[in-house]
Amino acid sequence: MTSQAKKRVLSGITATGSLHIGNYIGAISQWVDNQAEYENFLFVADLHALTIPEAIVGKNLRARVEEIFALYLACGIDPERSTLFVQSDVVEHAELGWLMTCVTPVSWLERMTQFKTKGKVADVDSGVGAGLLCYPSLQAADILLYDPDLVPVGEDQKQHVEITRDIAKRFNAMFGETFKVPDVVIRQSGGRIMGLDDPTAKMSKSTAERSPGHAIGLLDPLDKSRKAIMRAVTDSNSGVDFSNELAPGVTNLLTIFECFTATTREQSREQFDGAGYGTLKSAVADVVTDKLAEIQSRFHDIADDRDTLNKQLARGAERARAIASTKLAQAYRATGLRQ
Ligand code: AQP
Repeated sequence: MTSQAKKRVLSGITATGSLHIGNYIGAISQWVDNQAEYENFLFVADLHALTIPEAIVGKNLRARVEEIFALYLACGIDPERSTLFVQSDVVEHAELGWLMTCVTPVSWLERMTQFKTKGKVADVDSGVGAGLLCYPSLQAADILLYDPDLVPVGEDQKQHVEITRDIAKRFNAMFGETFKVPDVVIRQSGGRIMGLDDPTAKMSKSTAERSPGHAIGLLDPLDKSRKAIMRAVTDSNSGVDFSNELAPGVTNLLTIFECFTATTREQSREQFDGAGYGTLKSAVADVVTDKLAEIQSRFHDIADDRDTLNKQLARGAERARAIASTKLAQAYRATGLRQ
């Protein structure tokens, strides 16, 4: 199959904190698995991190962004096969983001679940920036600049890809056919890994910064990760009983196990039905810490080699800009801003 015949994929992760196994399962591992089949454009969303001031104030954001970039590589993204870049290194994102902000109705933005929840946490009345509201318009630009066929995300991001589709259709209706309308792809299992301390809440980077024991960070020490898994909330039963409804915390542990071992629920039923929770947790801790050890060893080699990392950052931005600048020019012409 030639690269032109491959479907194009666009996806990214916001630099709001350290990456966790939810990001790995819901996003990165899919990108790694799909890179032979698809033409991937993968980025670190640093401009989006500015929408949550508490995630950046007093932090060295660029260092965090480069850590995430190095983690993509350490998890197995091949920079020859995938175009890997940082959002703010490709200025076209901010420029198209403005055009998208101008075509997106405010009412669509106000309906977004993430704005309602994060806006509440940040307390909109206390003066949180408008970026929190306009985030989906910039995200639409991030996606539409590359004419992707598919956008693979975890379940929480589904609504954002849906609004991107609506924004693309609205732009096309207002200014003529300009953008491809991409499809969202959610992995069947593992699209929503829950917090270990609270299996009713999604595992998230920002909660992890406040609550130790909530998430397993990809760069967390292995003994700390094992302890967090051994302490994961289950229920008052002593073991796994598939004949009754499983507690959310037990289902979450099984899902993590299955995603890390590429096994099915049927296979884990055979392995764990009747087992004590300690046995299940220990098996999960083994597979997770084995994978973390592998990722961390590669990460340290990559992060230590600054020259190569800087070249990869520059090369990724150059490859992304080659596509993004053409699309932006087309959008400018469509709006009449350029001849
Ligand atoms: N718990 C999760 N389970 C499965 N997939 C997840 N993703 C995030 N959390 C889980 C997926 O990871 C990708 C990157 O997400 P993002 O950083 O752009 O935004 P997010 O979904 O808001 O991520 P977090 O970790 O929850 O960060 P904060 O706390 O900053 O909001 C997406 O594909 C996402 O679905």
